[in-house]
Amino acid sequence: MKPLSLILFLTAILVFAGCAEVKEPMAEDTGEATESSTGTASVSDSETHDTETHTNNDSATASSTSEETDSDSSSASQNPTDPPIPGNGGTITITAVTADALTLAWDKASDDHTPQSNLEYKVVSSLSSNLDTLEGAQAGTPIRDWSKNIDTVDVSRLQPACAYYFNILVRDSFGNETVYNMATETTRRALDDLVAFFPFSGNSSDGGPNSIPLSSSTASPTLDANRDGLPSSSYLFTAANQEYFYNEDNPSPLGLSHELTVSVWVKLTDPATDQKVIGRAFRSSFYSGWLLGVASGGLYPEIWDSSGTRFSFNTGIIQPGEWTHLAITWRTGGTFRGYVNGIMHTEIEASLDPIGTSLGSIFRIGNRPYSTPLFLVDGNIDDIRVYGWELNETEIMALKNLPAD
Ligand SMILES: [Ca+2]
Repeated sequence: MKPLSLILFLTAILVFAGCAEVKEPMAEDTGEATESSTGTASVSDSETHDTETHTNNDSATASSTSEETDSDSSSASQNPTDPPIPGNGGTITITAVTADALTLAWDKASDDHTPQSNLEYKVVSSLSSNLDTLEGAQAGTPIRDWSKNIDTVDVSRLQPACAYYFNILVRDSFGNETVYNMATETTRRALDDLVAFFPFSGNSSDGGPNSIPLSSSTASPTLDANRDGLPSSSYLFTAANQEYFYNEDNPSPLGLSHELTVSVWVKLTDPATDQKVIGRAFRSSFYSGWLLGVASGGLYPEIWDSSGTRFSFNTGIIQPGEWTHLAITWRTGGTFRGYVNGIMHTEIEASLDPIGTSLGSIFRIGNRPYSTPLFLVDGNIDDIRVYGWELNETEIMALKNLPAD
């Protein structure tokens, strides 16, 4: 029990250490300053009742219903105690989620005395699921201070791959507060959270965290200008010379089985020819692995699952002699998608089985990975990124729009 508890404890610390609260409040004023200036605004429901019993006498509570109509005036003696009613049952929707930002939206609240345009909202966040009560939300990290008549806020400065909790406090002109329904969202992983990155900036080194070494064929691909015209910043592969890069040591970081994204730039002499751009695969009695290729003037990826079943499509249009961005994403039990120039062209069901990761798999760039040289690339390859997670359409477009390396 003790070692397990310790492991769980350490794991909790590690997970927590990776995530941080929103770095600074988004509004100019801090929540504390505003709350102290308005005095009663930060007290809880029960405390509000107590306060009124002291400041007003019992008749204030008794007469509150009969005097609803004229209490819109700021007469201090009225002090209605009902908080506003959150709109749409208190639902908060979260959209436009990226690695460091997202958008919160909600329906405005209504109130028996305060006009809707005068209701104020405060947005709070937390790294824990502790904002579902008024008291809990009041203790949350303020990310938008009390603001009148708002129903959306853009939240930024978040950490990637972290679960955040949010809630909205709403208050009327008399300081009565309530909360919406706590909502949670996990930010996306960062685009530099990758398995391998071959920028081909002067050499074939892997700039990713695994530093996967590449060897070159006898006739090596040659450095060439990239899509911005920068010299020695992509590689030119000449098919007739059988030029390619490889790692035949079963590079395990590239043995991605559950989720995969591959992104690459190509400039091909003849995209109608069957060419294998990049892949890690193996062939014995059956195929296994993944492969991003080009054929018939379009993207032609192939993925073989752990039982050898092949998943493939031929999609999009690749022009000869034009730099073109190609990408594929796979999620086991989800979808297998193909993108050309940042646009998703095809989506098919992925296997329920993981991608095959047979021992002996070979990783190659510019040549088919599973056997002797064939289907070699004739043209340029650049800025290869391999991820162990499934990027979405927004993220693939962001990759396509990244500056050239
Ligand atoms: Ca490059």
